[in-house]
Amino acid sequence: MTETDRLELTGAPGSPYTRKMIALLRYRHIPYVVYWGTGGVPEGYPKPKVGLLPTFFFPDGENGERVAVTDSTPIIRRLESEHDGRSVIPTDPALGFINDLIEDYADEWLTKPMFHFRWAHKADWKNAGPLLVYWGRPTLDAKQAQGWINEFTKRQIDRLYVVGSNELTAKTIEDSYERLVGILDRLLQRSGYVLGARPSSADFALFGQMTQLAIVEPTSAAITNRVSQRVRAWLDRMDDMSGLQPTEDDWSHDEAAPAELLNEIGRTYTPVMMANAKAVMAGEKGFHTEVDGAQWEQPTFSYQAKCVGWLREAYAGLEDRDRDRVDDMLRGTGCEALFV
Ligand SMILES: N[C@@H](CCC(=O)N[C@@H](CS)C(=O)NCC(=O)O)C(=O)O
Repeated sequence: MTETDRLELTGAPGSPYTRKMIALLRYRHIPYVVYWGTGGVPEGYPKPKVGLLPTFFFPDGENGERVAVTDSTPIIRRLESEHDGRSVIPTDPALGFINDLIEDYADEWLTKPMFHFRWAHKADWKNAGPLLVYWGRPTLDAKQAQGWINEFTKRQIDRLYVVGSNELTAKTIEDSYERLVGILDRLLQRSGYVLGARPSSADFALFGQMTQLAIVEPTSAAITNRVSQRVRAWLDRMDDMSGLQPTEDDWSHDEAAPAELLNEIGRTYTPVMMANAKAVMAGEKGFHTEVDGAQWEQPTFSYQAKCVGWLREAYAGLEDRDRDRVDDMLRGTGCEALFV
């Protein structure tokens, strides 16, 4: 096998979406090379339209030129069609839809606790600043590194408001993370993964965010360990699931199993995603809503309005029989409000 037979990507150890994808590639037995940090990308490689981590370089341009592609969720679906076996998308369309919803919650809500815990408390940003710099540039001398650390830390703290982390929302965000750890504890105990005895893309999305929340950030790592050492241990296994031999029967047959997690998604993600989508449609710069009885405010985020659109398309695309089963699973969780 030559380097060019491997899927190439750039990312960072501190990027949840990079960790989501590398763990997924390992589980799926897809050979890859990762260039740590955009500084590690070979000369002449293309840049994506929006500079996000991870960026994949697919060899499918004219004359086999590399094309820079971002956004983990559609990349996962593309890899499903290009590589057989060890699928991360449940075969049952109703369960597949529930997987899409949980994956989007992990990608779009859990990024709020992730970014909040990393930059809101001094013990956490003091820890994260140097790690982020040395992850990309391991040979910097300490004095040079300090300049980068100060600059990067300030820039990220100044961007906390972008994900909706502020004085009004801090408690809501932190409580939601603590509840999630407890919910995952009970869910994983059933059969090892979120939707059965084999990992789905939703597991990898949760894993990606939690490689940071549960391991890197001291405050949220302490919460995780206090609430569930099972969840903390699960993350170490998820990083390399190459040895699992999944079977079709390993997908969940218990439609009630994810109910508690769906309730959580209905409580936080759903009102914020809906209020954001509405504000984006109205061309507004920010929005207010209520989450779990508390005030929520943040700037609008047009990508997240698109996420709602994609989920609604997936819902509309279900056969009636499967949509009825999805409706049964969502009823009373709060998530159903997204699809009326
Ligand atoms: N929807 C994208 C999100 C990727 C993303 O937001 N990546 C973050 C790092 S984890 C990023 O590159 N942010 C830009 C920045 O930090 O400047 C995906 O699923 O891959």
